[in-house]
Amino acid sequence: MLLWFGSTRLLGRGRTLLRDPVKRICVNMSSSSPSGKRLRVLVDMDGVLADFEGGFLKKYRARYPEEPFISLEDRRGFWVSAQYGQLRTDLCEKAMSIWESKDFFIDLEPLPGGVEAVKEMAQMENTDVFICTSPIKHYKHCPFEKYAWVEKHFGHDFLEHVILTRDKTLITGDILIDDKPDILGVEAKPTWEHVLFTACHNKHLQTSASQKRLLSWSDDWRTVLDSKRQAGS
Ligand code: UMP
Ligand code: MG
Repeated sequence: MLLWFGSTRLLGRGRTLLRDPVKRICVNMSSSSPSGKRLRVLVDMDGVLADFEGGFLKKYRARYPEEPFISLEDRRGFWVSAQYGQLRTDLCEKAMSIWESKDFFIDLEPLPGGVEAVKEMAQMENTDVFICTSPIKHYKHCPFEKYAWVEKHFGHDFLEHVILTRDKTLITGDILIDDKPDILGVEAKPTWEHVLFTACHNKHLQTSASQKRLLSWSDDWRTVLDSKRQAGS
């Protein structure tokens, strides 16, 4: 179906913008399969696609070689700054200085298999994938570098699939793959089901029987998507 618009905005996969002299947008109307809905998967970045914990420890130890540190084995609790603050009050700020520095986020190594998995998901039929990530409030480098990281590892076009938000409960989706155990915000009942991605800080947590876990990207993420797809059809 061909629709005519005065606007030049281009939004999303499967939509083609033919530029001047005539601004035509061919809208892909097949947004759902004959059998059912499309599946929308939200994938977190830090601790799921990008190795935040490993990158932090490496740079912290390099900058503060004389200070005590917490090995990844001993990490407990989502907030790195809180655990360092418990170790010694002033270490909370020293920890924060690491991820507030230039090049911290862009230098993060990809976690094994994550980029490949998301690329594969994005190619799946009836599947929409978004990287959904919370930037820090010290905004000088982080938001820019998060976009740059996605461009570096997924290519420029994938920037269409980036959502920066401090409140993931506002985002609608079917699944959110995230390493944070408690994802709270203004929406009491988010639309997504949280799949907890195992990380050094959450691996000891007892999760409820109903909460799904992905142990890593070698775990069966395809089945997690498929069972959600079945549940929704
Ligand atoms: N973060 C902190 N303090 C910490 C640990 C992480 O501010 O002690 C930040 C870094 C990331 C964000 O920008 O939290 C994690 O984002 P998500 O992975 O939840 O999207
Ligand atoms: Mg995370």
